[in-house]
Amino acid sequence: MFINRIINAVKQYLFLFMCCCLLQIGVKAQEQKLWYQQPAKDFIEALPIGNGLIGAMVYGRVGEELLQLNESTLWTGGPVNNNPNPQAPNFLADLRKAIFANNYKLADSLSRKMQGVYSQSYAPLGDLLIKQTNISNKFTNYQRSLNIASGITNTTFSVDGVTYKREVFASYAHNVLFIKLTASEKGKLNLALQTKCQLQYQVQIANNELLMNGKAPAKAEPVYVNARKAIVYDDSANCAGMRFQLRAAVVQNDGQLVAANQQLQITNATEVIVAVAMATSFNGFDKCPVNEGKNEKALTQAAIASIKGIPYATLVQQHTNAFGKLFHRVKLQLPTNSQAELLPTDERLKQYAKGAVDNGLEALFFQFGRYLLIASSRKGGAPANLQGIWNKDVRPAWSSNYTTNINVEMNYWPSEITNLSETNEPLIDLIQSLSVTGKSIAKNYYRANGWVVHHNSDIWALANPVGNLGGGSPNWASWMMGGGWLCQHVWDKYTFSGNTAFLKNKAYPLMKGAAQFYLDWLVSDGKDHLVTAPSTSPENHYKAPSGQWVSLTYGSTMDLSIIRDVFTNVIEASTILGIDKGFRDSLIAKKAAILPLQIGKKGGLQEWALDLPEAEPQHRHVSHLFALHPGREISPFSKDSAFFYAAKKTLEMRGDGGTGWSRAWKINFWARLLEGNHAYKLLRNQLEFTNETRFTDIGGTYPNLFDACPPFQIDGNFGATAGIAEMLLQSHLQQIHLLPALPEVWNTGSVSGLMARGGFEVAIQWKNGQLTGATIKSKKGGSAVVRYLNNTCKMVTKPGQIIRLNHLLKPIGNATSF
Ligand code: FUC
Repeated sequence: MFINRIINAVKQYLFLFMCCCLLQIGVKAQEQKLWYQQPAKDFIEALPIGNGLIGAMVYGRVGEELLQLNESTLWTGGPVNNNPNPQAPNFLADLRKAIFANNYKLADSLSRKMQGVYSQSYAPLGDLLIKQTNISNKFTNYQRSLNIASGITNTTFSVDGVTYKREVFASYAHNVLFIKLTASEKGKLNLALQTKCQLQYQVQIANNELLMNGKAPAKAEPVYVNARKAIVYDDSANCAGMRFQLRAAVVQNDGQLVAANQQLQITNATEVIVAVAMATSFNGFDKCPVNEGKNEKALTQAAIASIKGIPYATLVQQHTNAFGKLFHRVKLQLPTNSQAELLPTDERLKQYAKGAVDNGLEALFFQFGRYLLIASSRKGGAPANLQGIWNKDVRPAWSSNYTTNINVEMNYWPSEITNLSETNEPLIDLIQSLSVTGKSIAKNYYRANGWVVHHNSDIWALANPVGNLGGGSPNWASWMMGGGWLCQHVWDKYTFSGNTAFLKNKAYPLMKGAAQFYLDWLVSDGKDHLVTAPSTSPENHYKAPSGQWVSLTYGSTMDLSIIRDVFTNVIEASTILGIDKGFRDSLIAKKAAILPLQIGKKGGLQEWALDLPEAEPQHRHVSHLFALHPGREISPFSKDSAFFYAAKKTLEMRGDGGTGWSRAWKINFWARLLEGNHAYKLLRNQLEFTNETRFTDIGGTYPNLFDACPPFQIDGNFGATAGIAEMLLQSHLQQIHLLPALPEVWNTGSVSGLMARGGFEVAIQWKNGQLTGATIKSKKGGSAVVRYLNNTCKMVTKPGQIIRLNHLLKPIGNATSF
């Protein structure tokens, strides 16, 4: 009896133990998963997959599955004309005079005379439809999900006792998108594959493959421009309007295939695998996509040919290994709420908006940003645009272009700190192209040296001020800081890696070119300082004494902060490389003469050279805090820490709302202000559930966890991911700062794989709000100062050395080199 009781007790214990383990495993798996119990009604519910070059929004519909497809190089237009307004230089001197004379009206009209053409648009490639019209819409056991650790979507449902499954992923190795469909009963798969497109296109069947050949418009005006002909095609041999092709091939099928009537029809199958390749004739920013274009047909053919003979299981394995290699570098463990983790993602987000404590959702959102970057930006493709690579509209919001006055930079904030350096290579390539087009614009517009980029660009590396010769508002068009800001990414690719060959051959020439432009661009303010003129603080206005809303002025704080940042980085780079002493000395002298940061009468950092009242005190841009983030001029540890407190005051006055990206920026600002609880408040604001897709200034997060500007804009996803990383680790002030802004709610946790400048990979653990230990792996050797609260220690490392520190920053084990 007694023995039986003991056996039963042990059995019960083992059962409970196993349940706990299973629950644990379930919870762990769900942390990396977005999942839903119904098909997507629209784009903001669909799930994104991508390999950086091609991608799709997967809707998970039952009778008619929809995949909205994209190819990252499919843009309207062609190579730019770098002298779109030859009259432009004639107005600069008068414009400057008007600005210094406070003649607002004249300044506005002269500035408009200096505008060029608008950027082109990122275009949608088309839809792939999988029609399973024979199955009724009375489905049960429905679930669709996206596993962000593997980049695979799954859709499962049952109809009339048969379970249907679909799996979709985009492989980087082969540049092919795969769709696997299965039925639980033999021969139950009956489907037709069709394509649709909003551009000029033709569908054709050849060798049992479905081909869609198309042409992009020669021009697509931004959606906010009321043009008579907003979309223009050019059928001549001119260089605008690239070609593209989609090729869909059934690579495995145990039923019958009939390829005819512009569709692939399959009957009586149990398992079907479809491979989709997409390519364009884009061949570089300066190559005519019509006459000098790539052979898009050969490209799709080669992609499909590259998978011949490879078993599907191997293709999946190759994909998950390659994706996981990047994704698994960083792990974030925060306190979990096991109840919340049992909810579908949309429900979970709604509960969160009602105040649920769900740190697991925050960790998921952090990793989702990393997922999106891997899926939308890889070598060989274009950089992630305003929508990453996922766009369904021919005239998308803001042309889905590269907006340089915050958005494209924000896209890449997580790339170094969250250990995804490979993902920023397309951005570095675009900056290289911009240094070419921007050099012509600097010369043709301003008779200046170096290179310049204004606030919009595109795949053609457009660098001119946009506005269609007068139609644009100077509050965004008149901004010459794009090149300078982008150079920060080139510099940081060096600072995080310590790769001096990259610094010498790539980064330094680019940064020097941007600095050369600003050396020529700075003018005297008529008193003791150098300023910029014309100048704006994107995209804010100040109230002139007459009450008028004015954007143009001289010496906005952002302009001067960016220029100081460029000069500082070039000075440091030339010192490291031991070159260009004369040039460095001229930068040192000019930098000292630039109008410094100023504190206004309300106690915040001044936004403009004069202490002018903002027309919108809670404007979404917080440009005058560039020196706090992403810059490094403002520090709590320097003798100028008054600016640190002024920055805090500015942020309090700006408020905690704004568009999605504005909230994301504020997470980063509060992290840099070392205020974890306030940064966390902004993260909660970022994760505010919304399904608003009209243009407003109230951001949030959609059911598919995409950021809502609104409408959808991916920068907020990336900015929030970077912000969470900045709450846990900062390294911009020449020290590795552990847990600089840990909020109270993240009481206990750990993070590993984050990167600090100097080539250090950092893992941190904490308990009850206190550091318990850290492990720092030095990739290239060298010294660093590590900080936790007010405690610092210095370490000197050898390449590959791993240093373990305890809660007092004392080394554990045999690290002796302190
Ligand atoms: C800037 C912002 C807008 C939007 C657009 C793409 O102009 O002010 O909110 O994000 O970029």
